[in-house]
Amino acid sequence: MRLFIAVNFNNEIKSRLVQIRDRISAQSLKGNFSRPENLHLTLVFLGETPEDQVPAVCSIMAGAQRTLSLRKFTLDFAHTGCFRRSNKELWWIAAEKTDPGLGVLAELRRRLSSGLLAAGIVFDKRPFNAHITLGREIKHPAPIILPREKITAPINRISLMKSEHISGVLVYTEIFALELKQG
Ligand code: 2AM
Repeated sequence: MRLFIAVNFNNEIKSRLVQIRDRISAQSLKGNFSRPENLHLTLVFLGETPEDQVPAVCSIMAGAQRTLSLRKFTLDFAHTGCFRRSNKELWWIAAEKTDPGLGVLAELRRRLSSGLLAAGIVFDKRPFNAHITLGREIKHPAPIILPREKITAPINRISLMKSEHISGVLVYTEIFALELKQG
């Protein structure tokens, strides 16, 4: 199964993200825009993972939460941008570099990485880039202009997600979650 560990967002945050997504879409000729329910931030991408490794991944997540005494926190998003892939673009909104919440997330990612490495579980080791993908394969005729606004997202849980195509639609399903306690 194709797995990733992610931060999901509540409906209020998702609708604010959708407003930004729609502004990009309105200025584009074409693009594959993220469905509201799919908006997330990937913490660790595991990719194709044998099903019998899922319990180990869950216990590594729980161990990381315990070691860090991880509590509810917030993440600020304000910085939009894109990655160019051939002649198309993937647009994202990223966590602010100076946000203390990003430090919490980066520390969690380090803990998860070392647990996964020790257990011999394969994952994507490229440097962490805390972003939410708003749309892929975007082409636009003129520079995209977006208002700068800050979105402060409450982070109450960390989720293990399964990714699959169902009848041609990309569907993410939470299969395990760490509930974070009040800070
Ligand atoms: P992206 O949004 O920048 O494409 C589910 O596919 C999630 O895992 C997406 O958030 C995706 O990031 C992320 N991801 C990270 N590394 C990936 C990889 N090597 N292949 C596919 N998705 C990856």
